[in-house]
Amino acid sequence: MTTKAGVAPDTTHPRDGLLRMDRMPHIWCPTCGLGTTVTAFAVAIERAGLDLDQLAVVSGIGCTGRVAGYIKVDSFHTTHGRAIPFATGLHLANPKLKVVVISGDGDLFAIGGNHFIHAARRNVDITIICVNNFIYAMTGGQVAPTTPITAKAATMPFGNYEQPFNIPHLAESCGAVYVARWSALDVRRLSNAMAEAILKPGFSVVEVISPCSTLYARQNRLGTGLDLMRFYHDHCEIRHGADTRELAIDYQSKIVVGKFVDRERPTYLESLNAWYGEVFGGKYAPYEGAVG
Ligand SMILES: Cc1ncc(C[n+]2csc(CCOP(=O)(O)OP(=O)(O)O)c2C)c(N)n1
Ligand code: SF4
Repeated sequence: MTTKAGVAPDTTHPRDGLLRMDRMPHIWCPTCGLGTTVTAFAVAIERAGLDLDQLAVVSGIGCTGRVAGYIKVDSFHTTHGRAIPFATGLHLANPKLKVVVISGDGDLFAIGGNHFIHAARRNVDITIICVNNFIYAMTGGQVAPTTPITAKAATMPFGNYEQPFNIPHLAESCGAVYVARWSALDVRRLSNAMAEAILKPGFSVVEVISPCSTLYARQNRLGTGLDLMRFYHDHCEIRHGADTRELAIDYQSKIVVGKFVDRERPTYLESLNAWYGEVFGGKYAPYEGAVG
Protein backbone atom coordinates (compact mmCIF):
# COMPACT_ATOMS: atom_id res chain seq x y z
CA MET A 1 0.00 0.00 0.00
CA THR A 2 1.24 3.52 -0.76
CA THR A 3 -0.01 6.97 0.22
CA LYS A 4 -1.06 9.62 -2.32
CA ALA A 5 2.53 10.85 -2.30
CA GLY A 6 3.63 7.37 -3.36
CA VAL A 7 5.33 6.61 -0.02
CA ALA A 8 4.60 3.36 1.80
CA PRO A 9 3.16 4.16 5.27
CA ASP A 10 5.21 3.11 8.26
CA THR A 11 3.14 0.34 9.83
CA THR A 12 5.65 -0.48 12.55
CA HIS A 13 5.10 0.38 16.20
CA PRO A 14 7.87 1.47 18.59
CA ARG A 15 7.25 -1.62 20.74
CA ASP A 16 7.08 -4.14 17.88
CA GLY A 17 10.59 -5.32 18.74
CA LEU A 18 9.36 -6.54 22.12
CA LEU A 19 6.24 -8.31 20.87
CA ARG A 20 5.77 -11.46 18.84
CA MET A 21 3.92 -9.74 16.02
CA ASP A 22 3.54 -13.04 14.18
CA ARG A 23 1.05 -14.05 16.91
CA MET A 24 -1.17 -10.99 16.50
CA PRO A 25 -4.05 -10.44 16.74
CA HIS A 26 -3.98 -11.39 20.40
CA ILE A 27 -6.89 -13.17 22.10
CA TRP A 28 -7.78 -10.46 24.60
CA CYS A 29 -11.07 -8.57 24.54
CA PRO A 30 -11.15 -4.90 23.55
CA THR A 31 -10.54 -2.58 26.57
CA CYS A 32 -9.15 -5.43 28.68
CA GLY A 33 -6.48 -4.06 31.01
CA LEU A 34 -4.07 -6.71 29.76
CA GLY A 35 -3.27 -4.61 26.69
CA THR A 36 -2.08 -1.64 28.70
CA THR A 37 -0.30 -3.90 31.17
CA VAL A 38 1.77 -5.40 28.36
CA THR A 39 2.51 -1.91 27.00
CA ALA A 40 3.61 -0.82 30.47
CA PHE A 41 5.85 -3.87 30.72
CA ALA A 42 7.44 -3.21 27.33
CA VAL A 43 8.18 0.37 28.39
CA ALA A 44 9.54 -0.91 31.72
CA ILE A 45 11.99 -3.22 29.95
CA GLU A 46 13.30 -0.26 27.98
CA ARG A 47 13.36 2.01 31.02
CA ALA A 48 15.25 -0.54 33.11
CA GLY A 49 17.84 -0.78 30.33
CA LEU A 50 17.64 -4.55 30.33
CA ASP A 51 19.55 -6.69 27.90
CA LEU A 52 16.80 -8.81 26.33
CA ASP A 53 19.06 -11.87 26.41
CA GLN A 54 19.16 -11.55 30.17
CA LEU A 55 15.40 -11.44 30.68
CA ALA A 56 12.88 -14.27 30.96
CA VAL A 57 9.10 -13.98 31.36
CA VAL A 58 7.05 -16.76 32.95
CA SER A 59 3.24 -17.03 33.12
CA GLY A 60 0.79 -19.61 34.38
CA ILE A 61 -2.62 -20.28 32.85
CA GLY A 62 -5.49 -17.87 32.27
CA CYS A 63 -6.08 -14.76 30.15
CA THR A 64 -3.06 -13.19 31.85
CA GLY A 65 -1.12 -16.37 31.32
CA ARG A 66 -1.13 -15.59 27.63
CA VAL A 67 1.24 -12.64 28.17
CA ALA A 68 4.30 -14.89 28.02
CA GLY A 69 3.35 -15.98 24.52
CA TYR A 70 3.30 -12.44 23.16
CA ILE A 71 6.55 -11.10 24.62
CA LYS A 72 9.60 -11.47 22.40
CA VAL A 73 12.09 -12.61 25.01
CA ASP A 74 12.66 -16.08 26.38
CA SER A 75 9.20 -16.75 27.76
CA PHE A 76 7.43 -19.71 29.28
CA HIS A 77 3.74 -20.54 29.52
CA THR A 78 3.68 -22.98 32.42
CA THR A 79 0.97 -25.08 34.06
CA HIS A 80 -1.70 -23.46 36.20
CA GLY A 81 -0.29 -22.10 39.47
CA ARG A 82 3.25 -23.16 38.75
CA ALA A 83 4.76 -19.97 37.33
CA ILE A 84 6.62 -19.12 40.56
CA PRO A 85 8.38 -22.49 41.08
CA PHE A 86 9.28 -22.51 37.39
CA ALA A 87 10.66 -18.97 37.68
CA THR A 88 12.54 -19.91 40.84
CA GLY A 89 14.20 -22.80 39.00
CA LEU A 90 15.21 -20.53 36.13
CA HIS A 91 16.68 -18.00 38.54
CA LEU A 92 18.60 -20.60 40.53
CA ALA A 93 20.01 -22.18 37.39
CA ASN A 94 21.11 -18.79 36.06
CA PRO A 95 21.05 -16.01 38.67
CA LYS A 96 22.24 -13.50 36.06
CA LEU A 97 18.83 -13.73 34.37
CA LYS A 98 16.14 -11.24 35.38
CA VAL A 99 13.11 -13.47 35.81
CA VAL A 100 9.67 -11.87 35.74
CA VAL A 101 6.41 -13.70 36.41
CA ILE A 102 3.33 -12.10 34.84
CA SER A 103 0.21 -13.98 35.83
CA GLY A 104 -3.36 -13.70 37.07
CA ASP A 105 -4.69 -13.38 40.60
CA GLY A 106 -6.26 -16.85 40.41
CA ASP A 107 -3.08 -18.41 39.11
CA LEU A 108 -0.83 -16.76 41.69
CA PHE A 109 -3.04 -16.70 44.78
CA ALA A 110 -5.43 -19.67 44.46
CA ILE A 111 -3.72 -22.76 43.05
CA GLY A 112 -0.32 -21.02 43.18
CA GLY A 113 -0.73 -19.39 46.60
CA ASN A 114 1.58 -21.75 48.44
CA HIS A 115 4.40 -21.06 45.98
CA PHE A 116 3.91 -17.31 46.39
CA ILE A 117 4.23 -17.32 50.16
CA HIS A 118 7.34 -19.50 50.20
CA ALA A 119 9.17 -17.63 47.43
CA ALA A 120 8.44 -14.40 49.32
CA ARG A 121 9.60 -15.93 52.60
CA ARG A 122 12.85 -17.02 50.99
CA ASN A 123 13.25 -13.67 49.20
CA VAL A 124 13.94 -15.36 45.89
CA ASP A 125 15.24 -12.70 43.49
CA ILE A 126 12.33 -12.66 41.02
CA THR A 127 9.61 -10.14 40.16
CA ILE A 128 5.91 -10.95 40.30
CA ILE A 129 3.48 -8.87 38.26
CA CYS A 130 -0.03 -9.92 39.24
CA VAL A 131 -2.81 -8.80 36.96
CA ASN A 132 -5.78 -8.61 39.29
CA ASN A 133 -9.12 -8.57 37.44
CA PHE A 134 -11.03 -9.84 40.51
CA ILE A 135 -12.13 -13.04 38.77
CA TYR A 136 -11.14 -16.25 36.98
CA ALA A 137 -11.66 -14.80 33.54
CA MET A 138 -10.49 -17.43 31.10
CA THR A 139 -12.66 -20.19 32.52
CA GLY A 140 -15.89 -18.20 32.64
CA GLY A 141 -15.83 -15.73 35.51
CA GLN A 142 -15.77 -17.92 38.62
CA VAL A 143 -15.06 -16.43 42.04
CA ALA A 144 -11.34 -15.80 42.71
CA PRO A 145 -9.36 -15.24 45.93
CA THR A 146 -9.48 -11.52 45.09
CA THR A 147 -13.20 -11.13 44.27
CA PRO A 148 -14.47 -8.30 46.52
CA ILE A 149 -17.18 -9.16 49.02
CA THR A 150 -20.67 -8.78 47.46
CA ALA A 151 -19.36 -8.79 43.85
CA LYS A 152 -21.05 -11.38 41.64
CA ALA A 153 -19.23 -14.21 39.93
CA ALA A 154 -20.39 -17.20 37.89
CA THR A 155 -20.11 -19.36 41.01
CA MET A 156 -21.41 -16.59 43.30
CA PRO A 157 -24.58 -15.46 41.54
CA PHE A 158 -25.89 -13.84 44.74
CA GLY A 159 -22.59 -12.11 45.51
CA ASN A 160 -19.31 -13.18 47.06
CA TYR A 161 -19.16 -13.75 50.80
CA GLU A 162 -15.57 -15.09 51.03
CA GLN A 163 -12.95 -12.70 52.42
CA PRO A 164 -10.57 -11.80 49.54
CA PHE A 165 -6.79 -11.53 49.85
CA ASN A 166 -5.24 -8.12 50.31
CA ILE A 167 -2.32 -8.79 47.96
CA PRO A 168 0.10 -6.06 49.16
CA HIS A 169 -0.40 -7.10 52.79
CA LEU A 170 0.07 -10.79 51.98
CA ALA A 171 3.23 -9.97 50.02
CA GLU A 172 4.68 -7.78 52.76
CA SER A 173 3.87 -10.16 55.59
CA CYS A 174 5.46 -13.07 53.74
CA GLY A 175 8.70 -11.15 53.16
CA ALA A 176 8.56 -9.32 49.81
CA VAL A 177 11.06 -6.45 49.64
CA TYR A 178 9.19 -4.34 47.09
CA VAL A 179 5.40 -4.04 46.86
CA ALA A 180 3.40 -1.65 44.69
CA ARG A 181 -0.10 -1.45 43.25
CA TRP A 182 -1.27 0.58 40.27
CA SER A 183 -4.22 0.43 37.94
CA ALA A 184 -3.69 -0.58 34.32
CA LEU A 185 -4.73 2.91 33.34
CA ASP A 186 -1.79 4.55 35.04
CA VAL A 187 0.64 3.28 32.45
CA ARG A 188 3.48 5.68 33.27
CA ARG A 189 3.51 4.95 37.01
CA LEU A 190 2.93 1.26 36.36
CA SER A 191 5.93 1.12 34.01
CA ASN A 192 8.10 2.91 36.54
CA ALA A 193 7.03 0.48 39.26
CA MET A 194 7.69 -2.53 37.03
CA ALA A 195 11.16 -1.22 36.14
CA GLU A 196 11.93 -0.51 39.80
CA ALA A 197 10.69 -3.93 40.87
CA ILE A 198 12.75 -5.73 38.23
CA LEU A 199 15.91 -3.89 39.26
CA LYS A 200 15.32 -4.48 42.97
CA PRO A 201 17.26 -7.48 44.30
CA GLY A 202 14.84 -9.88 46.01
CA PHE A 203 11.19 -10.81 45.79
CA SER A 204 9.28 -7.87 44.33
CA VAL A 205 5.55 -7.65 43.67
CA VAL A 206 3.51 -5.30 41.50
CA GLU A 207 -0.27 -5.70 41.61
CA VAL A 208 -2.04 -4.34 38.55
CA ILE A 209 -5.73 -3.53 39.02
CA SER A 210 -6.97 -4.39 35.58
CA PRO A 211 -10.50 -4.38 34.21
CA CYS A 212 -12.01 -7.60 32.92
CA SER A 213 -14.35 -5.74 30.65
CA THR A 214 -16.22 -8.87 29.62
CA LEU A 215 -17.03 -11.25 32.47
CA TYR A 216 -16.57 -9.20 35.62
CA ALA A 217 -18.21 -6.12 34.13
CA ARG A 218 -21.10 -8.07 32.64
CA GLN A 219 -21.91 -10.15 35.73
CA ASN A 220 -21.83 -7.08 37.93
CA ARG A 221 -23.56 -4.77 35.43
CA LEU A 222 -20.69 -2.33 35.57
CA GLY A 223 -21.10 -1.13 32.01
CA THR A 224 -18.52 -1.19 29.26
CA GLY A 225 -14.77 -1.54 29.50
CA LEU A 226 -14.57 2.21 29.22
CA ASP A 227 -16.90 2.60 32.21
CA LEU A 228 -14.63 0.34 34.25
CA MET A 229 -11.63 2.41 33.27
CA ARG A 230 -13.44 5.60 34.26
CA PHE A 231 -14.21 3.99 37.59
CA TYR A 232 -10.55 3.17 38.24
CA HIS A 233 -9.57 6.65 37.09
CA ASP A 234 -11.97 8.27 39.55
CA HIS A 235 -11.54 5.90 42.50
CA CYS A 236 -7.80 5.22 42.72
CA GLU A 237 -6.12 7.24 45.44
CA ILE A 238 -2.31 7.43 45.52
CA ARG A 239 -0.88 6.83 49.00
CA HIS A 240 2.81 5.89 48.92
CA GLY A 241 4.01 4.09 52.02
CA ALA A 242 0.46 3.25 53.15
CA ASP A 243 0.11 0.58 55.83
CA THR A 244 -0.54 -2.57 53.81
CA ARG A 245 -3.06 -3.78 56.42
CA GLU A 246 -5.34 -1.03 55.16
CA LEU A 247 -5.24 -1.91 51.48
CA ALA A 248 -8.11 -4.38 51.21
CA ILE A 249 -10.29 -3.67 48.17
CA ASP A 250 -14.02 -3.32 48.77
CA TYR A 251 -16.56 -3.69 46.00
CA GLN A 252 -16.88 -0.49 43.94
CA SER A 253 -15.14 1.77 46.42
CA LYS A 254 -11.82 3.62 46.68
CA ILE A 255 -8.69 1.69 45.71
CA VAL A 256 -5.43 2.80 47.31
CA VAL A 257 -2.48 2.63 44.90
CA GLY A 258 1.20 3.51 45.21
CA LYS A 259 4.52 2.08 46.36
CA PHE A 260 4.01 0.56 49.79
CA VAL A 261 7.16 -1.41 50.57
CA ASP A 262 10.79 -0.88 49.51
CA ARG A 263 13.13 -2.51 52.01
CA GLU A 264 16.31 -4.58 52.21
CA ARG A 265 16.67 -8.25 53.15
CA PRO A 266 19.29 -10.78 52.03
CA THR A 267 18.10 -12.66 48.97
CA TYR A 268 17.79 -16.45 48.96
CA LEU A 269 21.16 -16.90 47.26
CA GLU A 270 22.88 -14.34 49.50
CA SER A 271 21.62 -16.22 52.56
CA LEU A 272 22.69 -19.56 51.10
CA ASN A 273 26.19 -18.34 50.25
CA ALA A 274 26.64 -16.51 53.56
CA TRP A 275 25.56 -19.56 55.55
CA TYR A 276 27.69 -22.13 53.77
CA GLY A 277 30.60 -19.67 53.74
CA GLU A 278 30.31 -19.56 57.54
CA VAL A 279 29.89 -23.32 57.92
CA PHE A 280 32.61 -24.42 55.47
CA GLY A 281 34.90 -21.35 55.51
CA GLY A 282 37.45 -21.15 52.69
CA LYS A 283 36.44 -24.59 51.38
CA TYR A 284 33.14 -23.18 50.11
CA ALA A 285 32.91 -21.66 46.61
CA PRO A 286 29.89 -19.32 46.49
CA TYR A 287 27.16 -20.61 44.19
CA GLU A 288 26.84 -18.39 41.13
CA GLY A 289 24.63 -20.54 38.93
CA ALA A 290 24.73 -23.80 37.05
CA VAL A 291 24.62 -22.33 33.55
CA GLY A 292 26.35 -19.32 32.00
C1 LIG B 1 -4.67 -27.67 37.28
C2 LIG B 1 -5.67 -26.79 36.62
N1 LIG B 1 -6.80 -26.46 37.27
C3 LIG B 1 -7.70 -25.65 36.69
C4 LIG B 1 -7.47 -25.16 35.43
C5 LIG B 1 -8.51 -24.28 34.78
N2 LIG B 1 -8.14 -22.89 34.75
C6 LIG B 1 -7.58 -22.33 33.65
S1 LIG B 1 -7.31 -20.68 33.83
C7 LIG B 1 -7.98 -20.71 35.39
C8 LIG B 1 -8.14 -19.46 36.22
C9 LIG B 1 -7.39 -18.30 35.73
O1 LIG B 1 -7.66 -17.22 36.56
P1 LIG B 1 -6.63 -16.05 36.72
O2 LIG B 1 -5.28 -16.56 37.08
O3 LIG B 1 -7.22 -15.04 37.63
O4 LIG B 1 -6.46 -15.51 35.23
P2 LIG B 1 -7.38 -14.62 34.31
O5 LIG B 1 -7.95 -15.53 33.27
O6 LIG B 1 -8.42 -13.98 35.17
O7 LIG B 1 -6.42 -13.61 33.75
C10 LIG B 1 -8.38 -22.01 35.75
C11 LIG B 1 -9.01 -22.34 37.05
C12 LIG B 1 -6.27 -25.51 34.78
N3 LIG B 1 -5.96 -25.03 33.56
N4 LIG B 1 -5.39 -26.32 35.38
S1 SF4 C 1 -12.20 -12.25 29.49
FE1 SF4 C 1 -11.70 -10.47 30.76
S2 SF4 C 1 -9.55 -10.77 31.40
FE2 SF4 C 1 -9.96 -12.16 29.67
S3 SF4 C 1 -9.29 -11.02 27.87
FE3 SF4 C 1 -11.50 -10.65 28.11
S4 SF4 C 1 -11.61 -8.76 29.33
FE4 SF4 C 1 -9.53 -9.56 29.53
